[in-house]
Amino acid sequence: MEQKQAAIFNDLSGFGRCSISVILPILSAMGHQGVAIPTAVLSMHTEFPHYHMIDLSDQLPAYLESYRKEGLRFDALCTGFLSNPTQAQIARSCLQLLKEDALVLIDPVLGDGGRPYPTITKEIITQMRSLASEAGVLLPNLTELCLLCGRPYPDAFPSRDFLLSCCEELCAAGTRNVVVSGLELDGRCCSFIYAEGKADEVWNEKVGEDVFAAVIAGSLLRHETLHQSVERAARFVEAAMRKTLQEQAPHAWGLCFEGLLSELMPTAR
Ligand code: PXL
Repeated sequence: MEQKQAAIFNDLSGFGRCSISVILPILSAMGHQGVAIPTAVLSMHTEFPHYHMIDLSDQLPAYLESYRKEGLRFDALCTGFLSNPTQAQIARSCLQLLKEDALVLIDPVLGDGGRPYPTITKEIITQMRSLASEAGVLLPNLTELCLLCGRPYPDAFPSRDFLLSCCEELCAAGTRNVVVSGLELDGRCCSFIYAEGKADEVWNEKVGEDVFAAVIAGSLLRHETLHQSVERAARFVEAAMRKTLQEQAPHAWGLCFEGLLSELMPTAR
């Protein structure tokens, strides 16, 4: 199998299973090389009350310059959490490190449950909106979709027309494809896929966003279709959710995916 190199522009959180700590092992299991570009180092993610965060914005230009000098070219850029609004422009500069036709997967990490995460400011939302226009695949949850499109968070399951109009608005600004994840209805979970102007859905039991995004990236890099990639990610998240329930691990600790990585390996297909 042809091995791909994916740059991961995201935070490194020690505890709580998110971002680079999740995406790197999943991409490795799927046969790709993940190249970490840490936007911030945190003791744990920001949903824990006592997290400690070291913002790396000032370091990133020199970090990326060393890649440029080395002549590195990546097959994908996967972006996630921005600890500072200036990081959107820095993420944009990573596009120059990509091969032609590379995958640009943007997880606009902004919030959940109708509310922004504690470190997310209006300025980060504005900057994320502009970065989103570069996405080949944009992966918002419903909260992030509403924040990006400036819409109120719906009280009930969003209508197809609401989802379509948000996706159309994002695509009119430049985004190519959108997967809205984690739309919950009657204990089940829908991913709404808007690709090439057409809508499609994949249902599963529950979504775990960073794991979901990582499996989609790994599958797309194996040249699977967006629908196949979302389907694979949904099934993997379901398995990881079952394991997490067995372990009785608290929600904030993230999905217990480690023991399941062999299911993603190329030989397991
Ligand atoms: O999983 C999303 C995420 C990523 N990175 C950091 C976070 C969060 C969500 O809280 O705090 C640092």
